[in-house]
Amino acid sequence: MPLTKFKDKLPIPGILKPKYQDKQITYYEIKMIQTTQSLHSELPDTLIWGYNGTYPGPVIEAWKDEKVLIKWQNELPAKHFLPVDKTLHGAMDAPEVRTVTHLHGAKVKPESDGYPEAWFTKDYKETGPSFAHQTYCYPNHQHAATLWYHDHALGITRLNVYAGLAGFYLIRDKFEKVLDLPEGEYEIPLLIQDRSFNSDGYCSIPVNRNRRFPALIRPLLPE
Ligand SMILES: [Cu+2]
Repeated sequence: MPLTKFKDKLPIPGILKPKYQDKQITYYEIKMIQTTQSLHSELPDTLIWGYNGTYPGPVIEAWKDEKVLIKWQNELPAKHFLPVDKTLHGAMDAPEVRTVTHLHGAKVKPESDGYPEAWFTKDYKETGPSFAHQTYCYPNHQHAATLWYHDHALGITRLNVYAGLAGFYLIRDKFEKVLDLPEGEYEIPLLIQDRSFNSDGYCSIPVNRNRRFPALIRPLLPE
């Protein structure tokens, strides 16, 4: 059943306030939480996984050269609400729900990059082979840009991002300011994501349970 287009107001994610800030660092804590959220007024609320319980996650706004530290925390259930394909590399012999956050386009050291094998489970009880730190460091030694952060766990990245683990990270600099671009309420971050829903409001994801040659299909998956 098609949903009515342009019915709801465009949701604009809020800017996250730091937990601590001084002249040297800006520190945030972000929790990954399972909750429900209205994604269209003609649907029942949708089960989501959100950074701080919202989809998209809160916006991180940083200045060039501002040292940002983020403690990424997993408070998700042990069971995924989307179907996990256990034949995929990384999803066999591993806890079902794993997370690790990658800031797409950021210049960071390897231990803060969010490598797919640096995953961790709830309360860091189990961690992947590349896991190094609970708190990541983003030096922001780069130009103004619209970046996004998203989950990157090996074998289930597509499911975790589809569940809602994605958000904006905006870097500002002096050069951007002199361009006199629209700002404040006139600057609208747009996230475009393809989604299907069941009539109960849940996200729908196609599963081929009869595939015979998973090895041939695997390279085509967007991981
Ligand atoms: Cu990315």
